[in-house]
Amino acid sequence: MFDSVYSQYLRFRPSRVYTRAVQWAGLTFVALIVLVFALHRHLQPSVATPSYAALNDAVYQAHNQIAFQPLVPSSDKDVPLEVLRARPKPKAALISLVRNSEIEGIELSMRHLEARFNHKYNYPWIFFNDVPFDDDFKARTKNLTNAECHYVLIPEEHWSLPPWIDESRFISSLEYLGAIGVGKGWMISYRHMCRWNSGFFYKHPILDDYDWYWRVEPDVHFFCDIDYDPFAFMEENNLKYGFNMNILDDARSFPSMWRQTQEFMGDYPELIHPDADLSWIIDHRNDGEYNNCQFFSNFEIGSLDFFRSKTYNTYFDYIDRKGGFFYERFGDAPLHTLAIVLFLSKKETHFFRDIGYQHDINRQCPANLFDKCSCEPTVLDENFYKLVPMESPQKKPDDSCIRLWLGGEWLDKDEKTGEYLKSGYSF
Ligand SMILES: Nc1nc2c(ncn2[C@@H]2O[C@H](COP(=O)(O)OP(=O)(O)OP(=O)(O)O)[C@@H](O)[C@H]2O)c(=O)[nH]1
Ligand SMILES: [Mg+2]
Repeated sequence: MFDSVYSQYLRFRPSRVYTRAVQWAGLTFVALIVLVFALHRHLQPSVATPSYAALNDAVYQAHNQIAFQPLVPSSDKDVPLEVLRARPKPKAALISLVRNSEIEGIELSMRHLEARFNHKYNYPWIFFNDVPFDDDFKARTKNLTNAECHYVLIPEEHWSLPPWIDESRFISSLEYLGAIGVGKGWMISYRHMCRWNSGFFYKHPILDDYDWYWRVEPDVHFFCDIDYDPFAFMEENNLKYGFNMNILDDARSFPSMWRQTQEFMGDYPELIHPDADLSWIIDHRNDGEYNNCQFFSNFEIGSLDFFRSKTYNTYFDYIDRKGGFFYERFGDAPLHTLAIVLFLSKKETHFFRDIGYQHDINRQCPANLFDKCSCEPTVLDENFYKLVPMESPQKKPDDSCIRLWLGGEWLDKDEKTGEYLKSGYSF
């Protein structure tokens, strides 16, 4: 019997039509497998923002076609001082984390900000420190303002190693980042400073009665008269965060932050603002990676309610638990930036181009305010990658961070020279 079946099989001669049909069926099957595989990859839940991760040139251009138009504040210059002071004011404070040893630096910052702005508005100064302020510090700072001054000791639980941190891994990170030359990579207090600025400043009860803060560091300069109240301007225009430089920093200090943030987006998609615009922080030519652009957070005017929100704190706790403030050297600048991009509409963010400012080697000076400023106007791209050390291998975006944020005509270049059409001297 076997013989007969076998010999029948040997006698089988398929027709050409049959062979073709089998070939097509095979090809269709392979194509289906490839398609299913590709779709599976595309729909991976770990990529929480598929439309951004896969940004192609066309989508990217479309996102950046419309230039963002920052609001223009109206001037209080001619309003008499007594009228100005009688106005109801936002509940706001100037806040500064500072060491006793930085008294001269904070005196400089206070002199600048009082002269350019606060002598008219008298917003209180609140100084924070991880050790008690000494009498000399208190006397000298009080001497520079008519406003109230408060001196706050940071609670130990806001400035210490959390119990879930593996100390030996932390020490290895200090040694490693120090050895490869990441700025202050070896410094324990710097890690606490970044973590405090990320997740604790707004938790101190002294700020419970306030809605707004303006962060002021020692040794900064304010070059221009500020003829309006930025707090009132933010309140009236429903703004939540104001910045004044948007730059790159050494990305070797926060290599995991973006991956962790993507995981967060996957776990909490409902917390992402429906109008969140990630296009300007996504490197569309680098597989949807974060381009490391960040608001330079030593200058910030912000809504405390935003930082106190459940959304922000869910994000902060998520990141904090993974230990990147200690195992890497996460900065508050990229963390604030990612939070602002994810949880706010861009319309709630303001570029204070009119506030001439300098922090160390970074400076920005507006162009059209000659009668109000004592600085040389700077182009928009001035501070783009000044802080990125030569040895950092990070890719830099084709356009400067502030241009990416502004979008539209700010990205247009002359076809022949490759120069930007708008230098920013008119802005
Ligand atoms: N009280 C207190 N303040 C600190 C401590 N570390 C940092 N700060 C404050 O935070 C500010 C920013 O810290 P810096 O170390 O200067 O950080 P940076 O300005 O990003 O870095 P540099 O460019 O190296 O100056 C300092 O000027 C201090 O005012 C600290 O241990 N205690
Ligand atoms: Mg500094």
